[in-house]
Amino acid sequence: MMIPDVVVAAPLPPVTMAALDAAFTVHRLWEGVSDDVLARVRGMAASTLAGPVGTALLDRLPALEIIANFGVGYDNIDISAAVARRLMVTNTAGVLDEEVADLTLGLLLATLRRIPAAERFVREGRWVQGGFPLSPSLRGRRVGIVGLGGIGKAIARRLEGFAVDIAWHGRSPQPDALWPRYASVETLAQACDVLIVIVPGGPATRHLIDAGVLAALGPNGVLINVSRGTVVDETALIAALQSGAILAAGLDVFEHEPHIPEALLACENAVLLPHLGSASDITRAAMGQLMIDNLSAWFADGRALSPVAETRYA
Ligand code: NAP
Ligand code: 8YV
Repeated sequence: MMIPDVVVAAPLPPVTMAALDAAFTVHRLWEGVSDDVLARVRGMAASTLAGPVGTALLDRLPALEIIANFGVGYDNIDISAAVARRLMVTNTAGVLDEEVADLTLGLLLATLRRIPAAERFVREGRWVQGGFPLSPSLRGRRVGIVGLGGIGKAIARRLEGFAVDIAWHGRSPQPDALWPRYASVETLAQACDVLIVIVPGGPATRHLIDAGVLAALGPNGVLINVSRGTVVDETALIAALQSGAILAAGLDVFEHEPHIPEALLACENAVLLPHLGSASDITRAAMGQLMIDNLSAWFADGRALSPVAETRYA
């Protein structure tokens, strides 16, 4: 059997690159690939670590059949353009839920208990001059989850162990969900004093968290965003952090990664992480393996293991 040609959009972990090299004829886009070579490429390993996969790139790939994304969120891919070409698109749903949920709880506690600032306090030798100021607490809070999908549920399960009230918002009711659902983000924000955002990115959720939602969350409110930077109006968030319209924010994602506005960097009431949700060795390896398994299954018998909703063709 001919070994399929696969183009990789951006460098992936070494274990994943080695497995790709072992299974396919791999072309590294960042090293420059001629149009003659791209013309025979049947698969793409995409990721948010590279630029967007849009029509300009797809037009150079006339033989492309499948885009396997290294990540569950696929807002890096122009999904309408992919569907128009009847491409299969897969993601890494499921294998990162627990890892991202772990990070989210860490970020929540770091934000409320001011763990990064406290650590700096110790290293800078300031403890000898007196104790670190008392912090806000998770105790007695009601936590709202925006997006009760695979990761949202893993977050909710962890929050149960932290003995806090939980509520959520999503567009559709989920009869099996144990926690009360609010019909809008605004009403959820009004009813809670922590909002954890874990919806997909893209045009449908752009600035879902705006000045109005932040005002509803209120001056004791804490925003945690582990979804995509585009979901939060970053300008409105900075204004809310500066004015005290909300208490604090914990952010793993930003509108223009890796660039973060100076004004946000200056906010002492924000904890900022460099998109770490799934970034452990074990979970990134599992994501890479599922991405490769999707490519292999597709080339072997024309079926994918984890197709995204839009490309589950009848
Ligand atoms: P998922 O299982 O597809 O869940 C997404 C949830 O969001 C669904 O329950 C969906 O329910 C809800 N939703 C979609 N659009 C919504 C809207 N406009 N308003 C309210 N709820 C909405 O996805 P997942 O695996 O949990 O991942 C969610 C996202 O997290 C990914 O797409 C990615 O952007 C982000 N993520 C970030 C990291 C990181 O490193 N920080 C890692 C992994 C994932 P309804 O359709 O019923 O509304
Ligand atoms: C990764 C993510 O940072 O899965 C996602 O949607 O945001 C993260 O797991 C990303 O996919 C790496 O490409």
